[in-house]
Amino acid sequence: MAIKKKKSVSKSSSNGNRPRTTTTHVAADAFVRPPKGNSANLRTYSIPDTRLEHPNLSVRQSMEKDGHVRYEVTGNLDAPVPPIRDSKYLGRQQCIEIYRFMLLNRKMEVALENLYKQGKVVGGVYFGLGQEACSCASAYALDKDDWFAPMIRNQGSLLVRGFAARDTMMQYMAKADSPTRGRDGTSHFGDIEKRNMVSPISMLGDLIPVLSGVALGARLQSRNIAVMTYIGDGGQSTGVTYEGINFAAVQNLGLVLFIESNLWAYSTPSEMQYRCQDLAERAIGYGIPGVIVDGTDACQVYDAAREAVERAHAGEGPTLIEAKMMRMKGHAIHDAAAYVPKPMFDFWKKRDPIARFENYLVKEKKWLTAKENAELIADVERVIEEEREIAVNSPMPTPESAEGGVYCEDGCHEIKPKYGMPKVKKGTASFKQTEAAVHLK
Ligand SMILES: Cc1ncc(C[n+]2csc(CCOP(=O)(O)OP(=O)(O)O)c2C)c(N)n1
Ligand SMILES: [Mg+2]
Repeated sequence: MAIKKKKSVSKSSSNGNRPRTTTTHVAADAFVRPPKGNSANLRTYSIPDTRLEHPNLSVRQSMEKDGHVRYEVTGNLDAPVPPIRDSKYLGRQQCIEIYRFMLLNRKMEVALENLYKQGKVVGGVYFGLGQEACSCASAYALDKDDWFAPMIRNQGSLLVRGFAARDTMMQYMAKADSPTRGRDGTSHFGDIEKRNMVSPISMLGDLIPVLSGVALGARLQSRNIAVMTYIGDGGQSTGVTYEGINFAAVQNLGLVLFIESNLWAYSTPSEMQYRCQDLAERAIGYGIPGVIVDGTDACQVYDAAREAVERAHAGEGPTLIEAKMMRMKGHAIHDAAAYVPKPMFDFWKKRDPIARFENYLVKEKKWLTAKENAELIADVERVIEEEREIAVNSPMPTPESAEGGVYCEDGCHEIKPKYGMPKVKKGTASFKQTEAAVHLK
């Protein structure tokens, strides 16, 4: 992976009308800073791009007569589906393991959708449909001592790092046995003791400086670790993203940042989010290696992640990996994504990461027979059903339990929970409600 002088500029980009540069794959250790003080020369750069296809779809906004905004997609919607690229590192067993995690990821999310429809989920549900390769193969590249922080679409990363599907299910149902004991209805949980996982932070971009800080902490203990996190094509626009990456860059910290370039940020298409060709180019400005991968190809995701993890372990600093794919559902369960042009879904459905990986393992590599594959799928379904059953049968937390786990329970602090009357103005409706509630007690 590297930034290197490039030669040609041509074609259109995967994300719209931005021109795309053709690139050559460059090894990680080939990263070189461009020479300084050579202002007479025109400096050009390239970004390695391991994709086997460069979709040329473009989304355009148009205004209907009734004033409604619509999006239209143009480009080669019938382009042939690319094959999976052979991994430089993964063997048969590892590929099958990643494939199994991807299946678990998807089937867990189908179960979550059903739980939501049954009224058992207390808030919303977020999905990583179409992004399973990115979540699972990236986390698979981490070593035990490395750290990670997923975002809402990376529920597959949790499975790879040792969480059970029931943990995520119980969390959404706010059950007593959930990782936060029913205190949060979505994904705000971590595990800093066993799994080196920082809890997702909803403020987009904020995980980047936090993870950089984790790497700095390890550095102060004289260890070089990899710290992996994710940010969307929308979230990367935030100021804190810049600050976090820049800090990791100047401190040479082992940040492995995945930009999940899934073409939408809620209802904003990537064409209206940024103007550069590809987001991996931002790496040039930070002075760090950047690479583009097909986020629907588990082998490409793994290889880029593994190389970045190895750079981190060697103390060579951060890497930015742009994973190109498509968010195949709405932002969350409440969003039907009616604003997404249907042909765009059809195009990316043909690039389904699981179907293609299955085809690769069964038909191309012949690493799984049809029978073994059917057994593996049946086993994943059985596991998810068992996990769902356990999650549903977990009790709701008792009201008193809200008091625990908030303050230190080791006896070293004398901080007692203190309950009192909410401060409300006399005579207002909320004052009356409060009075009535107190009276009822
Ligand atoms: C700083 C900040 N601004 C706005 C939001 C609200 N918000 C949550 S998710 C989201 C869209 C994110 O899109 P993207 O980063 O592309 O991720 P994706 O949902 O596509 O995975 C927005 C605007 C937020 N959580 N934090
Ligand atoms: Mg997005």
